[in-house]
Amino acid sequence: MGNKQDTNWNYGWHRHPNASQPRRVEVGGSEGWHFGFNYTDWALKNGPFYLGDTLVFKYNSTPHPHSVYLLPSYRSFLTCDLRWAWKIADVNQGGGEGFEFVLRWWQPYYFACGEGGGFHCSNGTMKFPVMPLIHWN
Ligand SMILES: [Cu+2]
Repeated sequence: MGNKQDTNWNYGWHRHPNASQPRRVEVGGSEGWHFGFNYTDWALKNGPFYLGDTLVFKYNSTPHPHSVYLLPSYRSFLTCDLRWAWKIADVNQGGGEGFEFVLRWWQPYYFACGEGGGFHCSNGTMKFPVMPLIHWN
């Protein structure tokens, strides 16, 4: 379905051969990606996440569409300000095996649903931060 990021990227360079294998984590677990679930709490309980890990967002576009955006800053994350947000998955990309996002860079990621003009993010708590760690061993 074209849900995945390009898979040609070799992200193995930062991993020691003996480091633990990357994880594939479904966001929200069996809850998936939906309105009203506390994803910040989920992320705290299910982290830490490491470079090379894959987050999988599963959601249906009916009855209520969802999406996945990256917010550019902690401030925009706090306020659910979508003006400078980057849409990484539209309302149709959460079906099937879900939308897969690889944590490639050592940077904070601020994920949010972009639907309802920020309402899903603010009132639906469909947002969470991730700061991937590096395997040093
Ligand atoms: Cu939503």
